Amino acid sequence: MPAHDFVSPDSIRAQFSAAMSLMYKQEVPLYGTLLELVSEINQQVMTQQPKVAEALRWTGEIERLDQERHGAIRVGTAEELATIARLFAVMGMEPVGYYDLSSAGVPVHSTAFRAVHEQSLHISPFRVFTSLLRLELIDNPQLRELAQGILAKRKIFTPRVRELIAQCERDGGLSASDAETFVQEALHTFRWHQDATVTAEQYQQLHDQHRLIADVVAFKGPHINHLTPRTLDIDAIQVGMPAKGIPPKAVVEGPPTRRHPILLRQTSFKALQEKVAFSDAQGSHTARFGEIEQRGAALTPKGRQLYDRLLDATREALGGAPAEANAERYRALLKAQFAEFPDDLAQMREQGLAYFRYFATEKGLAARDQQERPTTLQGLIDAGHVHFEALVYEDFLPVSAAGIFQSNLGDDAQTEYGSNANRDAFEAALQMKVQDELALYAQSEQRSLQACAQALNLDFK
Ligand code: OOG
Ligand code: NI
Repeated sequence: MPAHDFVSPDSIRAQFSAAMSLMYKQEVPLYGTLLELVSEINQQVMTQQPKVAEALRWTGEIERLDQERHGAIRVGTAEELATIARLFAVMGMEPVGYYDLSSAGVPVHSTAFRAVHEQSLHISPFRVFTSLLRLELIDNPQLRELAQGILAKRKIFTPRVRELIAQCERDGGLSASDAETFVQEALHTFRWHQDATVTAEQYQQLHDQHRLIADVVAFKGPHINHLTPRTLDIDAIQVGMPAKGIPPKAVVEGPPTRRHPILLRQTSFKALQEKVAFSDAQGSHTARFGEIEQRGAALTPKGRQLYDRLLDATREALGGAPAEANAERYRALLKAQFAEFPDDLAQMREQGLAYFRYFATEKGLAARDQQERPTTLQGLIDAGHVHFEALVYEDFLPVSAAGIFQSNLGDDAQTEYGSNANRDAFEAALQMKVQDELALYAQSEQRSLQACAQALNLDFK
């Protein structure tokens, strides 16, 4: 088939994201309620805060906001991880970043599969936080063997999706009708299965070791465990959730409330118990939950160091992890610590704390042929020839992710694994390297500067 008859990976990803959202709405009705709340709040923000709406119009995020989602899955073996990477590649999603969760008591390490170019992100920012279970961190050899044996037997991909992945790799793309089949077949991997692969007693053994181990090992596939819409005001969501019958977790993860949001703020609600058919008895399992996120500026290494330092200082002052009992104090401490982080885009730019996108303004374009005009970036900004907005953060935060994991595993599930980051082992399982998110932001910023210079017929960078 000639290449021009292939559907673009971006379009397959957009289709898949929509299909996944539909499926999850049917599986977890509370997710539908959450989408309504997010849509109401986003509308409110757009009308009541015209500056926010204007910034989103500059960056084009206004067009992707309604369909923006991230999901999360946990796989059990290297083979599953490597194949999921090939499946995501069909949709233009590449592994970005390495997250070690073992230091937070969760026996997994993870990456985020997502599009990497701003034009692709604009079409569909759909991303999936993907974790690999680390059986090597389990100290009970019998249980480890039991888990390995069960995982070795399961097949999480349909034969047809495997064929289509191979076909796409061989031919360089998929036709429209193959892409449609691919989306439907790929969905099966992420579906909830009520039938467990183990007996009630085996489930209990796995569960007693760590709830997450039971969640990965006892089921036929890596069910999507949450799907997260993006809000423009997470504080309003946190306050509005109970009235909709959705109990939020104690604290919002990430940075505090700011005029100019940075990185990522997240809150979630606990999953309901779901009925499970073990091979010998009926039972239940809490697997799936809901989460909401608010995205802000991507930070440079310098900005990120400042963020990490202020967050560490907050936790140290709190004397532990934030929970129901100390939530109020945590919020106050977080706010006080982050007073040091400038809440002003110009300052953030001048101090090199965040990445930005640059745009030629009408004024700048009108002055294109004038002899006398500023030629440095700063001069052009001061003269109103160039406008800038923060580049949005497309990734995740390890401390926040651990908080999300913990709030859904129950506070009783504090296990110690020490710090066991092992990026090499993760990449060996994945059969490729994960990309460096900071390099991606820097490239995106650079492209926007170049486009801006070209539009103004200048050479400032
Ligand atoms: C993933 C938790 C991490 C996030 O938004 O930080 C995550 C999981 O529970 O599998 O999704
Ligand atoms: Ni999440």
